[in-house]
Amino acid sequence: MSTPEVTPGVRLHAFVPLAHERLPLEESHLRGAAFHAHMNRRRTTRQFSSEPVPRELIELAIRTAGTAPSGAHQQPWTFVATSDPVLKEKIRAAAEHEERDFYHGKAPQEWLDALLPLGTDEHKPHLTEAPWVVVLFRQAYGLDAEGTKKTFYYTDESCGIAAGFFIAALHTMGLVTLTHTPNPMVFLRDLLGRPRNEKAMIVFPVGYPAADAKVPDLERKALDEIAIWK
Ligand code: IYR
Repeated sequence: MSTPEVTPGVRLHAFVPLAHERLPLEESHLRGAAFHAHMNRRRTTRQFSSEPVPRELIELAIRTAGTAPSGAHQQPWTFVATSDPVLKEKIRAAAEHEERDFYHGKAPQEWLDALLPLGTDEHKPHLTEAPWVVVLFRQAYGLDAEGTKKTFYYTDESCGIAAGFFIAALHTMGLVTLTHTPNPMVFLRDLLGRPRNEKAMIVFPVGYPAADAKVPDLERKALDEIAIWK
């Protein structure tokens, strides 16, 4: 029998019993339905109150994001959070600069047409009005203290899942956010002093909604439009 080659220093994890709570079917149904109803009330919000949000709530959302599964458990995410008005102003100015080019020249008409119903434009007041701005950086590869690169796997998928957990945690705490993707967003790495292996992926202004916040009257696809059973 041949043994697979093992690189020196690479070790198996210790394996421990799974902590799992087996639920009665009825309880599963109740919890699933309640969670769906809760998540179905989540709305992406563009108008924020400037009411402060304690840092502990942001910490909880980031901790929750950090429970996401990731390729080879490499956890290829960095969340940079700021409530500093000066830094938020710099992020806003840089984002609006990029967005002006996007909305007035760079974006193809088809893209502008897709955004028109939502009423988005190059003005990004949420970046200074929301008490927190959290930027999710995707670690495209690992980089140790000596500058040695390490391949990371499925970083887009891993960070996408972590972003979902983050958004769900915020919603559970009664906070709102907007998945904002300035285009391009390399400026964030310089502004926030992140290393070259990290690519900004999503900017999340986080806070309470403005008292007069409005959201588009959107419909979500029905189950039979999003699920196929074979
Ligand atoms: N990055 C731009 C454009 C934009 C693109 C998509 I796709 C959206 O769903 C919303 C906006 C912006 O942030 O305005």
